[in-house]
Amino acid sequence: MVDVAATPFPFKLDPQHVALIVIDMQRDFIEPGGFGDALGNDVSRLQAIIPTVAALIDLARTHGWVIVHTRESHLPDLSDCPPAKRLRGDAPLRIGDAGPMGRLLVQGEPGNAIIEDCAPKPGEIVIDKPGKGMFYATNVDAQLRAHGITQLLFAGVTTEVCVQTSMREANDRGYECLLIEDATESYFAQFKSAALAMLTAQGAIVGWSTPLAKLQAAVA
Ligand code: C5J
Repeated sequence: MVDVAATPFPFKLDPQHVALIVIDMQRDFIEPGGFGDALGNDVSRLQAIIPTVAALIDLARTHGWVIVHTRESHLPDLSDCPPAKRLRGDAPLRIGDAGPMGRLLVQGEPGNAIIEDCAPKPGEIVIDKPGKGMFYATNVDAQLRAHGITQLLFAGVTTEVCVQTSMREANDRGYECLLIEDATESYFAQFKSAALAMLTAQGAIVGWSTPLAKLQAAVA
């Protein structure tokens, strides 16, 4: 076990049973013309974390940790996208509509791809998830358990939506979760800080958080 300095108290990292989960580092959320942009968000806020997420992925590769990349995505016929999700709000473009990078949040479209700097390598797990949480309608739990994984490091976007939902789902399934603070971002600064506070409050009620540098120092 390796002690990682973290909030609200040190995280006991088990390097033999840990996986890195990189949530939705997709063009649809991070680049102009994607789903996040269509909802009226400033996507440049998310672009700022790309080097840190890439460095975290490098760290995981160096240590041979299991890496899972998720994509929020739907089948081309949208049979896995409930109308309650597709029709919510008044954005000019909705899930499945054609934008400059193809149909929004649809599998196989250019905009649905993971950005080049964080692209999965052969052998890494890629999960297409129709929901915000990574356990809903996916086989990720079975894949993690097949690898003997008991701890998850979280990164990606957006902190208070897909990252937080996935971390809560993981916590309920018995995984110990550490969120890498500077490898996650929100379109709203106040939502990121609120999510970090909620997740780590009450003695790590959902999990821990730490900056990448502290994880790097602990495993050096
Ligand atoms: C959102 C996500 N925000 N990946 N998706 O709709 O957080």
